[in-house]
Amino acid sequence: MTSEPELNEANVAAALTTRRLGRTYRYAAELDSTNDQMKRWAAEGAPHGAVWLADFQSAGRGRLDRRWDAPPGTSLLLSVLLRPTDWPAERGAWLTMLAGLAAAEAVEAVAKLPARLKWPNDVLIEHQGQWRKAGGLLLDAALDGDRLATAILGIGLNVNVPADALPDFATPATSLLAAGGQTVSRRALLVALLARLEAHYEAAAAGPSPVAAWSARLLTLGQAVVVSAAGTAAPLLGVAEGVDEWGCLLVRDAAGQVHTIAAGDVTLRGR
Ligand code: BT5
Repeated sequence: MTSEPELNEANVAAALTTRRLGRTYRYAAELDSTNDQMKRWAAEGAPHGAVWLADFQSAGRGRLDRRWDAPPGTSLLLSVLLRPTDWPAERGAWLTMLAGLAAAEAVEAVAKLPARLKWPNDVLIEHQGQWRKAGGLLLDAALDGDRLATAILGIGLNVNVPADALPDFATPATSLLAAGGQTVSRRALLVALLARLEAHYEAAAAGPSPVAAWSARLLTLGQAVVVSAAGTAAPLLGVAEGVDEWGCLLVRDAAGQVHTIAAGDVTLRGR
C-alpha cells in the first residue's frame, strides 16, 4: 500500500487557515517547474492566491537559468499566484520581500530555528555556527502597462533533506532537518507559510512598505561583500550599508562611493 501524499489537495485543504492563499490548490507528485506550470495556469485564468505544489521538480529553476534541486518528498516546492489590484510595477520587489519574511517566520514558528535572509532572495538557517542556504525565492512578474498584472512567487525550502543528500553548492546548503536534527511537518510549515504570506501581502496592499521588516532580517547588511551584478564587468567590493525602498542593495566601495545594486549575487567576504 502506498501512503497518501502529505501535501495533496484534501490534506492541505483540511489544514489551511488562510482566506484566499492556497484555497485554489493543485498538487503534483512530479512536474517540471511549479513556476512554469503556474504560468500556464495563470494564462488559463487561475485566481489570486492559487498555489501549485510539487513533491519533485525535474526542472526546478533558480534565477538566470540556474537549477533548483531537491530530492523527492523532502521539501516545499511551490508557486503562489498573486494578482495585485493596481500595484505599480516597482512594487514587484516587495513581493520577494513578503515571501522572504513569510518563509523566515514560518520556519521560526514551526521548526523553532532562527532564520535570516540574504539579499536578494535566499532564506538562511544556522547550521553548525554558519548561516547556510535553506531556501530560495523566484519571482516571475508580468506587467500590464505600468501596473503589475500577475506575480508568480516560487518558493523552495529544504525541509527534510538528509544532511548527506544536500547538494554541494557554491553557497553552502542546509535543511531544517540537517540544521535542527528533527523531521519537520511539511504540511504545518506550508500552512504557516501561506498564513504569514497572506497577512504580509494584505498589509502591504493596504499601504506600508515591507522594507523595514525585511531589512531587519537581512544578514547581508553591515557586512563586507563582493557583488557580482548583472551587466557589470568586474565584481564590486564594499560594505553593504542598507537597502532602498525598492529592495536595491546600497554598497559603499573603498573610495566611499555608494552603488545601488538592483540585481546580482552577493558573497559575504571572509565566510
Ligand atoms: C533561487 O535562485 O534561490 C530561487 C529558487 C526558487 C526555487 C523554487 S522551487 C518552486 C519554484 N519552482 C521553480 O522552478 N523554482 C521555484 P538562485 O538565487 O539563482 O539560486 C540558485 C542556486 O542555488 C543554484 O545555482 C545552486 O547553487 C543553489 N541551489 C540549488 N538548489 C538548492 C537547494 N535545494 N538548496 C540550496 N541551494 C540550492
